[in-house]
Amino acid sequence: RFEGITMAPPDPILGVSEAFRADTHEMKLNLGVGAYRTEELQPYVLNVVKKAENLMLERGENKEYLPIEGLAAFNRVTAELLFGADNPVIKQQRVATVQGLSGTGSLRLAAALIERYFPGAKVIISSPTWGNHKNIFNDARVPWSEYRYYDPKTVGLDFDGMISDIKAAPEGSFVLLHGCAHNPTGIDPTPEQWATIADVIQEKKHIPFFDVAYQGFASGSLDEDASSVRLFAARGMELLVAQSYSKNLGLYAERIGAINILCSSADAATRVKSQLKRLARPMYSNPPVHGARIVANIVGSPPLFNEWKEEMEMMAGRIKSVRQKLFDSLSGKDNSGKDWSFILKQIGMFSFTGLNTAQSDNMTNKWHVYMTKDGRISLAGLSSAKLEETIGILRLLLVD
Ligand code: PLP
Ligand code: TYF
Repeated sequence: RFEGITMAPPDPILGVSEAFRADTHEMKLNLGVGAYRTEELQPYVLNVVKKAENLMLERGENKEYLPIEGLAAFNRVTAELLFGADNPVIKQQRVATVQGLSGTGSLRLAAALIERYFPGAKVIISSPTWGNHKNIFNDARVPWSEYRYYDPKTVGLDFDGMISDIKAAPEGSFVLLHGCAHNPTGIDPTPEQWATIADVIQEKKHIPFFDVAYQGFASGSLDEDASSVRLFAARGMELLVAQSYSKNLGLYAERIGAINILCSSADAATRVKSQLKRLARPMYSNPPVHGARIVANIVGSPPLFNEWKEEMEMMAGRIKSVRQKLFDSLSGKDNSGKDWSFILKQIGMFSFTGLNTAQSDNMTNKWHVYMTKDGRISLAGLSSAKLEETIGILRLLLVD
């Protein structure tokens, strides 16, 4: 009976890590998956996470089941971190927050809610976007289509295309937006552009659906990276936000995140939350506790919170300095006249290099530099020491 099952294709991002692990070349470099690395290219566990874990061990916390909606202390602080603790939407209890299985699981839960309560409604997603978005909506049987986002000619935002595609979507569509540090392009709208996007979404009675996977990690500031979401919330709009602590707290494997649904009343938020719980129960019953406690302890304690912010600035700072070095080195030694300024305009963990599939394949097959086929590289996978040799290869490919 299982004989009839065909081979599934590898994941375009996580499959790169599998291929990397299988490569025995000593100079191999993994610029595929977006996971922070130290200057020595080692995975990094934040000191503040170790401190929180020690505290948890000292307290002798138990492993009882969490409620379906997750750890109450986590749900409270995660919504406060996102909207700001003083935001009226928090005080008015208009946010339904449910702990999710990191960003992915939170997006999936929201997709299930859309499928059930907004039958036929479409989600529009940016072209390009993080590869898993399409899988998530396909699996939830939510129809989706793309809006224009990236303009290869300017290596920037196709703002006019974006606006006209959002306008053209059927009224009441869900508009998936990357809260900050767009993956894979690293190109974000300016504050003025965000305001126009909000205008059009309001006009068309669409529902904004934010994916926030890099709060604090993009700019180094938690507030700045949440400003897009807060701008929409301040207009009194209803919206959804999926959050992830994979990157900003380095809790990748703990699977900790949340889905927040901002409703127009506290009463609606209570009802929405009850439905999210109803959807979660047959899928996974209740979420894991460890990551939720780490986040609740860190955000809930001023000294640990400050330490987190320092470590996050350090991580964001290292990535920014790699970005600057990449730019300096490519533009300094290059007399082809090519404009490399796009590298500095992009933010977050990635650089969208403009390499095509054949060139990206060449990077991997010939040079053992692993990256996704869309030309994205994770800057976190570069160290100053390895930068020069990688740049040499990049230049070979990019300049002609
Ligand atoms: N959304 C985007 C845009 C991402 O880049 C990621 C990866 O960090 C995620 C969601 C979710 O990842 P995770 O499920 O590890 O939180
Ligand atoms: O885009 C990335 O590399 C990160 C990590 O299924 C990631 O967002 C990649 C694939 C995936 C989950 C996380």
